[in-house]
Amino acid sequence: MNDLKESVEKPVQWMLVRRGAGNGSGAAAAAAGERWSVDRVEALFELPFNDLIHRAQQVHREHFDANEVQLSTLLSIKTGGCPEDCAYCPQSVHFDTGVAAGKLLGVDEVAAAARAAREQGASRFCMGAAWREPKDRDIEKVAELVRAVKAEGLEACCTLGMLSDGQAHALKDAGLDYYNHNLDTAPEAYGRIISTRTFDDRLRTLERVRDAGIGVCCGGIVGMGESRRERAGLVAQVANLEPYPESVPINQLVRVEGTPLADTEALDPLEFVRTIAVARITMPRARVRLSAGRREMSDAVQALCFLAGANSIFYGDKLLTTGNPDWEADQRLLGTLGMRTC
Ligand code: SAM
Ligand code: DTB
Ligand code: SF4
Repeated sequence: MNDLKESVEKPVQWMLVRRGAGNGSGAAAAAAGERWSVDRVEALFELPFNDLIHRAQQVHREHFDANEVQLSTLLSIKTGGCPEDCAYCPQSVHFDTGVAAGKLLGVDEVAAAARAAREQGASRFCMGAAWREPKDRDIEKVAELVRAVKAEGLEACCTLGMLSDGQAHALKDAGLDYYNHNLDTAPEAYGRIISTRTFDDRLRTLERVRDAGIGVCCGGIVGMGESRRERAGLVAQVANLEPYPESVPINQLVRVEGTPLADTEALDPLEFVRTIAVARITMPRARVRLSAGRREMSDAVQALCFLAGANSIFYGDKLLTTGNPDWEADQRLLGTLGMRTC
């Protein structure tokens, strides 16, 4: 138990060290670039299941109301035809998945979807675009969409691919609250999944988002055939962002016919729960979002995810192009668990 206590508390000390408040040995660790080493994160994964969940629930209760879940609704504002080759993604132009490419949606359509989401109880509206990177003229249009979402009284989030400094600032000026940009998988696994950009490209956009004063939403996907160590590597990378993200989506791969990962072996549901718990322990104050893949999970597995510290979901019958449980099913599940929404 002492080791675990140290695991949870150490990052805070190291964060101070990295900001110049520590001693020499801490500075050496900081220079090595690790607050959560992959070994330490992997050691959390290796704990007996009950100990891991207990620890995650303790950390969760120190920082959040354990019976509250935040609801985010997604809308694909520009679907398909993406030039990137992310092996998991149904929207890549490289794979034949039957997803038709569309144009950027207009303000009225987006405002109506945001209103409907708010009426169903969502507090955040997340707009996704199948771009490698937006053009400046796209940003002008998305800024209008952000203003429309804000006018509906919702938090606004976008995920549009890589951003320049100027684009991040323009989105901030429009009132954008969060930007989602996932690291997706461990650095050493990245090349197996995507060849058209690098892990460092992702880190650079995250830095620009942070510097522009926008909240960071960053997580990844598990169940892509990665090893446990690679899952630990992904969590370590996200947890070592400085500061760690406000929102951390943990996606289970949605296996879409036509993508190279369509036939990947399903991840053991308890390993998914472990990933949530490890994200909670390593990022105590983050909203850990139980994200894609819920339609394939039983109520019992989702309940375990909440017990492990997940406190946010995507809410609404569609993610971007694939299905999600419908509003009624989620209201029923959250009601059964006695959870309040925010
Ligand atoms: N094009 C932008 C980008 O990739 O940053 C934004 C949209 S992209 C669809 C947003 C995220 O959706 C990806 O980073 C990935 O984590 C997630 N995603 C895409 N396809 C998925 C799938 N089949 N299963 C789980 N998550 C997926
Ligand atoms: C995130 O981490 N997951 C969401 C959101 N951020 C943009 C997207 C999941 C997409 C699942 C596949 C699809 O529906 O196209
Ligand atoms: Fe394009 Fe984003 Fe899909 Fe990759 S994940 S193919 S960048 S839409």
